[in-house]
Amino acid sequence: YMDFKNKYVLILGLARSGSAAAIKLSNLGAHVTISDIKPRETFENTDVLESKGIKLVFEGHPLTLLDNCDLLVLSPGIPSDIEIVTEAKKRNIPVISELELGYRFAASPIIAITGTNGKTTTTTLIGEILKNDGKRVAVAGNIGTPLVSEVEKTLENDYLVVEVSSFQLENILYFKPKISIILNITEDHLNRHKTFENYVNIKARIFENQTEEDYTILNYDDAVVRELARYAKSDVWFFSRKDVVRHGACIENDMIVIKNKGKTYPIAKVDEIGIKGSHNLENALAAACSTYLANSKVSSIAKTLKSFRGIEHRLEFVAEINGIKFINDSKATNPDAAQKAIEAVDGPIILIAGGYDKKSDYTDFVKSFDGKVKKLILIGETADAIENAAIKQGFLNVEKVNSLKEAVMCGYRAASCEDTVLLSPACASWDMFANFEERGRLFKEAVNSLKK
Ligand code: UMA
Repeated sequence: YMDFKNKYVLILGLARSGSAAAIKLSNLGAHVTISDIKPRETFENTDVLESKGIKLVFEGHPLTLLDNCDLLVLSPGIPSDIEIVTEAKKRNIPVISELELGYRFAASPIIAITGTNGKTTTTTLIGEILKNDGKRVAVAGNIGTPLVSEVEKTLENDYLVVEVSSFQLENILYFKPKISIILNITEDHLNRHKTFENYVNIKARIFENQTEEDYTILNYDDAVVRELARYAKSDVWFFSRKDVVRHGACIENDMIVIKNKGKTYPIAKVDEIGIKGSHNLENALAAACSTYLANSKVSSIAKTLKSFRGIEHRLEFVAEINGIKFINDSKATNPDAAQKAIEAVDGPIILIAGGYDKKSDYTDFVKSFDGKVKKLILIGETADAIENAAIKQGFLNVEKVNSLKEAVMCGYRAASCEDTVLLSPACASWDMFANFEERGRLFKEAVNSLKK
């Protein structure tokens, strides 16, 4: 389970997760090989890895790598149905995700957060509350830093706050958080998980190893998530912004409250919360509930909910130029996230969208424009698909451009005073950018260059 000395481990994917897993395992005396489909020139850290005796194999995953292999570790970006993975399973070689590997070294309790949207905001907020409550915390996972490279930073009485994605949960074995949270589930990643049902089942794996001493926090307002309570063996708590719950976090008289054993603990007024919009209220409720269960003081929860202003690339205000506001929501990598952004931003909106094709359906996304979006500017692989969905709904003010910079120029030209130019792509960034962070940074650069 944890003895890796002299074991032969194959890791797929040589990016953040793969490199971190390799270093960890090699330090423990394992014989490590990393295989990546990209060529050697793509990578900058090959020297460091090879100096540690880690073998690197580029431009494919030859099946011979499985000969004598004791364990296969997958980076999140590796689909579970590629040939080498199915072959490993056939040969009864254990296949685990980097998340599972990291979990095995965790000394402190884990608060794990999943959901289609809001994960990063909630994860960050929980980390901040715990810190303001005087606890030592490490924040890791899908948020950007692999768990396996952060686990050593906390001890028994601290907390590991981990954002987990469906890609990481897909190959867990014993992963067992003390507190698990499912924020919401809407369609995403269907190119990889095939059906919505499959995607939901993978998300629910976050609590599959939990027992009655552990907590599961579910969104009562999301019917799909609420129903999952039936399958949890843990102590289930709910959060809701619409109903009063028995155990959990909800709203009473415009106040966020915690309900426990018939008692009500007031936290903070809804309009005092630093992050805005109904989706953020859900994130705040989930954060309040989980930190309450992690024994944080109500005063620390309240103070942080009031001061926390959100994260980069998520509804981030960039600039106001000649009365036109620019907002960076590059983190909206699926239609639902972009819909929430449209809801949260004051209109009229000039929307920049489009990107990597995950085979999402854009009908509801376009319907959510609802008179608020006055022009749609499209970039990337999905430009045609989104344009078609828009035209079908009778939304005709659409323009396709070739670059993000051009999109910003085009948005600026089309905007009048008091309009907002919003980048909320509804798609991942991988067709044109390294990641959503790069897309967001380039957007901000393009906006700021308009000032000159
Ligand atoms: N690769 C192969 N074979 C394949 C496919 C890919 O070798 O068949 C290689 C690629 O060439 C590349 C490497 O695998 O070199 C990429 O691995 P990766 O995508 O897992 O990259 P990491 O840097 O390890 O990032 C991962 C997460 N990425 C994904 O889930 C796609 C990061 O989440 C996470 O922050 C990081 O681990 C640390 O835990 C990003 C993400 O986009 C933010 N997540 C998705 C989302 O939020 O929607 C799930």
